Amino acid sequence: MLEKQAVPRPVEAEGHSAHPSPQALREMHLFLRLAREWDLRFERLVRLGAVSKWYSAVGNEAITVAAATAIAAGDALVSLHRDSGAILRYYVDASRLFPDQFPPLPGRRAPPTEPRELLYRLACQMLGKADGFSGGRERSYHYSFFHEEAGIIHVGMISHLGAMIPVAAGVALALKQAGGGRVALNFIGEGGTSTGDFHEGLNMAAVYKAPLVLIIQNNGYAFSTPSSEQYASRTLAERGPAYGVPGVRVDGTDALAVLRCASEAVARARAGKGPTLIEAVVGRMRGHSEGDDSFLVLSEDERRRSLEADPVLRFERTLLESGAVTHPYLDQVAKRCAELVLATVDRALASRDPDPSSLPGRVHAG
Ligand SMILES: Cc1ncc(C[n+]2csc(CCOP(=O)(O)OP(=O)(O)O)c2C)c(N)n1
Repeated sequence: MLEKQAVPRPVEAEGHSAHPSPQALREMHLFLRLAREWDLRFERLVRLGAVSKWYSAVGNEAITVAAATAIAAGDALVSLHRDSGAILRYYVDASRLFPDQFPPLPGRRAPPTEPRELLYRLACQMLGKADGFSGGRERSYHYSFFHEEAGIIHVGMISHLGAMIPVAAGVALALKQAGGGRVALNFIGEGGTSTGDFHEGLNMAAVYKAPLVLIIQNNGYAFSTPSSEQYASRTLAERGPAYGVPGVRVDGTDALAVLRCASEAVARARAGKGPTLIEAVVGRMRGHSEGDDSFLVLSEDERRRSLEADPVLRFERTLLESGAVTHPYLDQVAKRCAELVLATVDRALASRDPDPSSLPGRVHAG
């Protein structure tokens, strides 16, 4: 899979630049909106009883979408439970999704895959349907998807906690050995940083100068445990230098700031300088999972502040103020994204269930 030069070297292009053009900004906004609509739809399905569990990524979009904007087809994504924004950004080429609105960005290497079909398969995956990436063996983000031609190397989660970090370090090391300047992007919650795997994985990546960009999404609570009861260091970014890795702290509601940090970390990794640890700080706009009461652990004031700091609305305000977009434009994008998600998820809901007898590993009775 990761053979030498199997995928050409990702280029630094307009879509990945730390100083994006107005069109690159509009693309980033498209994915912020798409990610928001995606999660809102599945939150609703939980309430309707059509989905049993959902870890909403509402509030984390500026981190995941912006970080995935910094990588290109051919790089690897190692995701956890709150990274829908990164997956959507990584899988989907905006110019194929809405060609009337998004002409191809000069030099951007986006996956040459049919976006609607991929979104459909992703929705099937979320619902445990036969057309999901794991064929219905698992539902939700517990899956991997490799599409070499499209430059998609997506290693999905095996755990919510630190277990993915050594895996991501290994993927990064494999990319380094394969040559071609590719990088691995991995996310973790701040709760996952308190597990041994975090330390082992980051240390290994540092020693081997593996091209790993590790982003901690610090929302202040691990499930319902506040950070004050979980770690004693002032920040998590400061753990990086202890391993010989730069540690950067960034406002996780500011998509442009995250894009800048992530782009620098990607450039560093491509240049053979090894991993970077980024701590992106956000408020919590939802509980740990929909339907549990962990959101109520936050004080009323904290809940209000987190909701007011909505990263999607923040980015929209930035775009409006810069004159890059108008209100009708934002309304139109929101409508298109909502319609696309609704149609995609409805199609997935109506699709076939897996046939348990065809799944490998089934237990034969008698
Ligand atoms: C080994 C193990 N212990 C406990 C859990 C239950 N669990 C799932 S996520 C989580 C906390 C994760 O915290 P964080 O990384 O901050 O993510 P967030 O709560 O923000 O989603 C826990 C304790 C688990 N999945 N695996």
